[in-house]
Amino acid sequence: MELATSYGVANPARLPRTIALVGQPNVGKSVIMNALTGTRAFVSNYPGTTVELTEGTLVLGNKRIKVIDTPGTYSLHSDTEDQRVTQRVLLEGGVDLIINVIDAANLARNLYLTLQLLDLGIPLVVALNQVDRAKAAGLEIDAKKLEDILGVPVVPIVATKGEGLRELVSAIGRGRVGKPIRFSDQVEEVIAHLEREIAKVVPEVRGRRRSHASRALAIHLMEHDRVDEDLFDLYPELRTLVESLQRQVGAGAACSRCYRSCAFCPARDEEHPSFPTCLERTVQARAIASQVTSVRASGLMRGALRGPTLEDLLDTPAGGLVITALTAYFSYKVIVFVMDLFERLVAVATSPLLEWITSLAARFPEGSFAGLLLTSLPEGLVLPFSVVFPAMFTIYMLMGFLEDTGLLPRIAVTVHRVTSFMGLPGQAVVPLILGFGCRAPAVLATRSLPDKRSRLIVATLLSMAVPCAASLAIITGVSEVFKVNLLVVYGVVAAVFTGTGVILGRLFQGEGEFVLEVPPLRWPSFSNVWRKSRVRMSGFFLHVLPLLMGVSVILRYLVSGGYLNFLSALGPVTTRLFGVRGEVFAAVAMTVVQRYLAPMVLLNLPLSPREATIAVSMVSVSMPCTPVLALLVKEVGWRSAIFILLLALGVSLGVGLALNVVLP
Ligand SMILES: Nc1nc2c(ncn2[C@@H]2O[C@H](COP(=O)(O)OP(=O)(O)OP(=O)(O)O)[C@@H](O)[C@H]2O)c(=O)[nH]1
Ligand SMILES: [Mg+2]
Repeated sequence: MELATSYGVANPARLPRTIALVGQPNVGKSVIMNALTGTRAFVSNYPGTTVELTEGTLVLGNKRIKVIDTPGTYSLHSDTEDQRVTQRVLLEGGVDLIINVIDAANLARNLYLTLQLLDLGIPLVVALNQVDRAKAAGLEIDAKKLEDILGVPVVPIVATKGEGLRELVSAIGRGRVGKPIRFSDQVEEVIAHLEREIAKVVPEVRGRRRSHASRALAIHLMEHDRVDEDLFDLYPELRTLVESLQRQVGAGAACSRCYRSCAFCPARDEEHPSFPTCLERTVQARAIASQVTSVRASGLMRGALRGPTLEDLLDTPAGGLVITALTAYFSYKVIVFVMDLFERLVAVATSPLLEWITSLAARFPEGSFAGLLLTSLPEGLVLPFSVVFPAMFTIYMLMGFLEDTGLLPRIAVTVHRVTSFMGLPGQAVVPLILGFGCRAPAVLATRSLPDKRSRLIVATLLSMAVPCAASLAIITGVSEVFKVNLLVVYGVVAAVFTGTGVILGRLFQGEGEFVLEVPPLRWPSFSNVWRKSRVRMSGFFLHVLPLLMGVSVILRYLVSGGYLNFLSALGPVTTRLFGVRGEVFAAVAMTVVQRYLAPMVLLNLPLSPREATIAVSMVSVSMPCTPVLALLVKEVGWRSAIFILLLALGVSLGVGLALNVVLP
């Protein structure tokens, strides 16, 4: 925040009102966002960290500028929901300046998007970020030359160290529209023709929805992106014209030299026939990159002499397997160690308090509300602090570490070898791993998946078969009380996960293309990992703790008052079918509110180890909690949300039936 307010400004009159930070994934937009505006956008070392727009305010002198951090996008033609968000922001108007953040160590690929942005006719400033990494690789980039070629200010920066940020801010007032590239004559002719037609057909090119230059619109239509479908629906004559022009200039030509192999190109499948602009833009981006880049021989020599780097070793199938196995082993060891430590510490720290509370409770008549409150409070306090807090915190710290080092996508690549038989794309593993923290942001992270089908499958798996950190902790804690066979519980979760994935994969057939950009390995910044864990842990104090305590008191009240007795009437049926008493259904039903509250219901029942094993297993794969359900409605639609809800309930009952038959 201090940094944000201390920027000086030369010419306030020229300042934009709204700036969008735009760039390819994982280039450092969110680091810049946080530095400029003091927001707390999440920063991680994998593509697709930001999936929603984040807004902040940059204060320059006495002017307040709205800054929007956008999800990373490889091009203005987007396959995924998160990238489409960025596209909409730029195409629907309202942005006065784009700060295009590019990765200096990956210039050619990043300039592809820059060249597209130049077409939009919106003033641009280029932030040439990660110059430190480029230097380390022996690459020297001539920012002045790049500035001359693009016709917009180019500012070299190292965002993580704050280097060049002041220069970037002072360049904001110098943002310019720049020089769009010229395509080959044949293509230019087609674009000009289409521009004229658009002017005739579309009443107001500069209207509310399409405020960008008509040239950009013409190129967009020729490259035929999905967002233009609505325009084609509105003006069918445009579709006919575009299709005939595409045929005329050889659309659908083999694009193998382009970005197809990287699958970032809009022209990568039948649905999106390629248009020469994509190819020509790629060629020009590469040409510009090589014009402005010089390679230091010493850097090259160093690279040659050094032999294979750690990245080279890790990014092999065997390396990936080793990393995944080691991560799983150490994560388990660390979690067990921290939970053990906390259990002992909390027991020592709270035992005098608990004794005092118990003696106080004894003074009230049996069954009185005050006495009840006093006996249930410790229960509501001890479990969260001795089990849930350490487990959640350790999982979040470990997750932060995996996110920041770049190990997360590497594990995803390895795990994908196993999950690919569900027909899921490589990116699917990232939200699934995030789900072990909290499932709500993980459902949001499915926006980076390329199609509705994989989003639905991953959202279903997240809702049913991925226990969040809080549930994981409580399930383990409660299981200890009842001597539950955890092997059975986690076996059930794994079986439901795999079974559901495979069946849904077969049911919703589709091509699970494996595209996942693996970022460079980086040293994690402890402060960033700590900050993210702290933000994530705020959920513990705001939601988990109050809910657990509240429910602990309410349940005690309901049980002691005999209000749940009606459930025991179900006993004969449930015992026969599932081997559990009727009240266990209250626990299963509770999962729709919050998964981690369900085991609290069980704590109030006198369960045998067998009964508890079945009950905990049923709860572990039951329904998505209310926050996840609300997100599901928003992200995959209410029909799919209800489908997931019913499926989860069915699976939970099925698990009860099966275990009742199988368990001795
Ligand atoms: N070495 C180095 N690393 C950087 C620099 N800027 C950002 N990073 C790292 O790059 C990674 C990605 O940073 P983010 O700010 O999350 O990237 P983003 O562009 O917002 O990524 P998405 O939200 O996925 O589009 C993080 O690990 C940062 O620490 C830099 O100048 N130098
Ligand atoms: Mg980001």
